[in-house]
Amino acid sequence: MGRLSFQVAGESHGPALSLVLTGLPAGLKIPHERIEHWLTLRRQVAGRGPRAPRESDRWTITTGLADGVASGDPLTISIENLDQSGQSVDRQGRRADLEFPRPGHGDLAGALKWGLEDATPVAELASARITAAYTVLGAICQEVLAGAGIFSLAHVTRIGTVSDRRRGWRKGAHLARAIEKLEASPLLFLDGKKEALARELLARVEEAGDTIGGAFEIVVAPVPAGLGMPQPLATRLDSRLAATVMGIPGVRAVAIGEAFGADRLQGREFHSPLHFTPAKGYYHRRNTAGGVEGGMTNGEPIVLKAIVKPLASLGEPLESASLKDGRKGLAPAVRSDICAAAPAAVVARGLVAFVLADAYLEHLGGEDIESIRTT
Ligand code: EPS
Repeated sequence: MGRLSFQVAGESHGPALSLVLTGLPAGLKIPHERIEHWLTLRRQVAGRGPRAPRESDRWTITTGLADGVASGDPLTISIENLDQSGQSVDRQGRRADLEFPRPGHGDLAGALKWGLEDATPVAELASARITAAYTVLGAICQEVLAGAGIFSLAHVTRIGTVSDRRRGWRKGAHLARAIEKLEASPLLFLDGKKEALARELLARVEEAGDTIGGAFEIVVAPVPAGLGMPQPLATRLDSRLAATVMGIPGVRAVAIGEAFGADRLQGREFHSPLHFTPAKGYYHRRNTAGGVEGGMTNGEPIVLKAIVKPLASLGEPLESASLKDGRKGLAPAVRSDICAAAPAAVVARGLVAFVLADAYLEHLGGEDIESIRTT
């Protein structure tokens, strides 16, 4: 919106994904190992299908970087696909024909849009594979924030009926410790016992040829007050966060703060009184606003919550209708993930870092990292 912008391109089973990122300040260090760390997190969290752990996510930066430091030119990154067959496969490893769209997937909408009798080209574009590129973007943008002492975490709060421990995140207390704990957990849970239950549930769901929904939260702290604007609409920080996170495949609802459930509450229950002390500055006892009021950051941690739907590629598929002649048939059992909550949380953390790095750079101005740091 403001300073940073990016484009991604590439098919799920094409030669590679490409990311072009413009607007990075010259002089920003981009450590190779941080990009690797983020990609490994996304690939190895629980809930993934059989292909994901096999993908190497081998990446190369071809422009915009010299000796590990951004030059200020557009950064171009290519992430290779190991599977370059051009087509999804079913759970037995056979090429999947998409004459029968998977209900709930982009297959039908794309086939109607482009007049297709086989939805394969849509499946290649409406695929979670693209999120490997978003993850690299996030790793780089988090480096912009880290330079300003701003941290972020991704926490899975629910898989089906199993919910993880809730935290207040009012002042971003113990954020560094929580990040370490969450990154060591394959499901990004805080509570080990709950995580074991959730993993058992995932195994049962997979066994039944099904998928399952979940929820996650992204927390960012400490965040300077005043990022974003109340108007125009597209400059509001809440609009920017929600629109970006909503674009992750599988995400169907995004809330800032405690908005899920606020439809049942009255003002005195939902809002928290405002306090001030010279040491703490202004603060609410409970951060129900999630750090954003009037489209601007208020200085409290940003808390964004999202819900991912159960994925549409089922091992035991639903009934569908042919794109050729409308006859009845089963959708194909295309290989896919079981639950998108954990990988989507890693990706969302990255996209939130993009939105905040963008707003932060816009707020401070400056073309190179030194002038930004001394502002
Ligand atoms: C995906 C289905 C699976 C995932 C893939 C996204 O691919 P395949 O059908 O080839 O097994 O593994 O995700 C990745 C490879 C990745 O790196 O995220 C889908 O249906 O979107």
